[in-house]
Amino acid sequence: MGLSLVVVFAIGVIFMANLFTYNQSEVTIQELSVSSTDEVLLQVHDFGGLTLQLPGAFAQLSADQAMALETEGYRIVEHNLVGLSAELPIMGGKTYKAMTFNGQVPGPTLRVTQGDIVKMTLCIPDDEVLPHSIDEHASQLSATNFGAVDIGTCQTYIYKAEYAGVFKFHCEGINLAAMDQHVLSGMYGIIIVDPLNGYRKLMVEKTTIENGEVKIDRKFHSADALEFQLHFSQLYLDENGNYDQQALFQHHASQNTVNGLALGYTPNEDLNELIMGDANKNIFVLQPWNSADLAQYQGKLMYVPTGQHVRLFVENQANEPLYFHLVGEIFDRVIQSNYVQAKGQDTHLIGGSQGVIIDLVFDEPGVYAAVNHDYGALFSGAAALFVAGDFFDLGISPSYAEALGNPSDAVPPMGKQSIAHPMINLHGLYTDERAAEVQEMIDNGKWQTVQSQD
Ligand SMILES: [Cu+2]
Repeated sequence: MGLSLVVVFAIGVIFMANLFTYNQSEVTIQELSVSSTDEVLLQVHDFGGLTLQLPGAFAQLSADQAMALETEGYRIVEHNLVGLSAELPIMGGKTYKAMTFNGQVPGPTLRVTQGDIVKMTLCIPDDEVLPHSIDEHASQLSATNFGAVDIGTCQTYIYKAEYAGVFKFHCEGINLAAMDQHVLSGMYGIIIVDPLNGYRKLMVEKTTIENGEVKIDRKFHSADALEFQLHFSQLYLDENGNYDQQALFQHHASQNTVNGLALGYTPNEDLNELIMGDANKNIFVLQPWNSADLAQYQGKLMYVPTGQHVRLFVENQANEPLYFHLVGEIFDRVIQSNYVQAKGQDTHLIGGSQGVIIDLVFDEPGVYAAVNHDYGALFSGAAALFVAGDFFDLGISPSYAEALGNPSDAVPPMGKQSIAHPMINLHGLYTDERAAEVQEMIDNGKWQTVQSQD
């Protein structure tokens, strides 16, 4: 008994000593951080030579300040958005009460370069039924800027895009009220901020055999890439297509979407005809947007050549985790801003309102599904198909993109290191008015460059 008491006492002393040490060090850190920032920096420097970057929050710029910065050599880029309610189709032949920027879901992508001054204007037309607002995550504005813009008025915000990466923008509802409804009904989009010094070239590691020995074979691809944007989101609807907040609170999504459409990147009847020789013979198990009569909503595939650097801008616009996976491929690199987060990864977890850039090279001809590997999400719409190379033996080389084109809503505006898509088709959750505008831009060859590039 004496022995065990000694043991307990000894443990008690160690425990007390730990507590004491913990308290001491805590006090020490507080003292340093309050009284002597220089000393802390010195200690951090001595500790491991870390370079601290201390970003100043960027307050909204006035028009005068923006003009002065332009004179100094900064570029000003406009992002003009219009808040519009609309009735738009959902998988299954029904419609839902959508809220949109510019009559499209997702809203128009803005692409700028690090250090550009963004002049963002949100207008609410006289005949719109609700006020809307805007929060651009590429900015570092005080939240007091995100108040509702009234019907029949416009509001402009100006900020400098200081960080490279993919950033969400979204409606903040009416002074935060019903923000969930506005965003999940379609008022979301992305801003791509390209790094000032460019993306890095892509290293892909494979194995090879040399003199009977297995060796690492490194291949370097130029930073120039064929690019796609994929916005994953969810719809929470009642049977009449109205927003259902209770469904959101219970995490019961009605459908999952990629770029606004559930299973929108699946084959259609034209492809049935081309590949199967019969418009009614489906190639894929799920083809909910089959008919050409569905116009801009008809299913389309995304086409890539093999052996080419492909860059995906992936944003989780929704309320559930996105387990981003490309069935049959491994991501060669995952980056945020211009910093590597992962290499050789099969599935990357993307939290709500988070975006990443995925670099990969499709090695083999085939069909590859970009999915949310949450099975509930996948089977309710979170799947989009890529076709690499001449998988269907049509004799089209190097890519079907030249003959069949890629869907307009999956193609972001061009950046300095973008490889141009050879052909683009009208496709997306657009109102008819917006679809006509997009078609005109495609016809005039402006789709890849006109969107807010200058
Ligand atoms: Cu809104």
